Amino acid sequence: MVRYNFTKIDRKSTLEEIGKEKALLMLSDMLLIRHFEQRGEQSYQMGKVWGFYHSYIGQEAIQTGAVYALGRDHTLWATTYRCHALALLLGMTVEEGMCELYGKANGNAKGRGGSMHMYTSTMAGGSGIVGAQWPLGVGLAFSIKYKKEKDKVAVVFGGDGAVMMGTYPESLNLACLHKLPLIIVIENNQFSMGTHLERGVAHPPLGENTAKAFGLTSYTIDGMDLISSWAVFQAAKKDALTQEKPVIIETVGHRFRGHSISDAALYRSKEELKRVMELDPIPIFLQECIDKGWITEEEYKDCDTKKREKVQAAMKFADESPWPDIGTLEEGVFAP
Ligand SMILES: Cc1ncc(C[n+]2csc(CCOP(=O)(O)OP(=O)(O)O)c2C)c(N)n1
Ligand SMILES: [Mg+2]
Repeated sequence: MVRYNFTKIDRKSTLEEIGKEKALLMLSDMLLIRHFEQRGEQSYQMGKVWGFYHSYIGQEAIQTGAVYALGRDHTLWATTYRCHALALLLGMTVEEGMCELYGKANGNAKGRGGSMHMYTSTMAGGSGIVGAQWPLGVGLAFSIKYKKEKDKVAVVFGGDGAVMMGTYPESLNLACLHKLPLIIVIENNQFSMGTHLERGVAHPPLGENTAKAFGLTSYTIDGMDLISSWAVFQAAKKDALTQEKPVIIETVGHRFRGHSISDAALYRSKEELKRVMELDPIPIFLQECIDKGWITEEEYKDCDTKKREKVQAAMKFADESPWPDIGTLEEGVFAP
């Protein structure tokens, strides 16, 4: 068993700091992501979506906390193929997202990218290549430094498996050499496809040990806890700016689905799955909000219904949207 040294968070005062308004927005965004993923999967089963589909269900607290802690516009972002949630949090509409899954012309990437390639004005993707996002994050942070943009950082998310790629130490080295304002997030969901971290990683914990090697500050948090996520992203931004070097955050959590939609996840027992699903970040954070008197069960149910209906309407919109025009095939291509 890997021993993680979790960063101590004062959850009570952090929740106070977050406040009612932000807390309810975060809850409602996590619900939207959950419904989007569930309906995306349903669309896939209906034969409306093809190719790869990697669900973010179970991991919602991480990127939701990050985006709300850092602000969605004054930050640059990059992530993996598990990219629907981040794009939604950064302003992609549900319709654009659903159309992209369906490969329709109204999609976020005009229907050409599909599930793994979603973007916003501050998000450089969505990428299907494991480990490709680390150097992209370095480039984003370099652009911030080069343009002398104040109070701004780049954030790059990658999986526990992606830390095993050569691009990870290479990127850390470059980011340190150039003193870049970069937050490196290792989303440790225990598995790289069907390989458990303990079979694929020689020297965990990943965040703590790789930070030590490069002399960096690191944080380790429960990836199912929105409050911890919000708190460490705030702290990491301050560190990156004041220390003028990258900071590493490792989030330790779980995905509730298989690696992708075609993975039946037979490597995880039903009992184990049941245990991790009890750590669902949405009901946990809901309870915190109920305890504060910020929302009632009825109000939550109403919000849940609204999000479901919004996503269902987007499915209909995507289904009825046109296919991309073959005549536009060479548009947006660097080397036609
Ligand atoms: C360079 C490269 N090698 C292999 C793959 C196949 N592959 C896709 S996802 C994945 C596992 C990645 O696991 P992790 O980094 O932990 O991310 P997670 O899917 O758990 O979020 C692999 C091996 C790939 N897409 N790119
Ligand atoms: Mg993983």
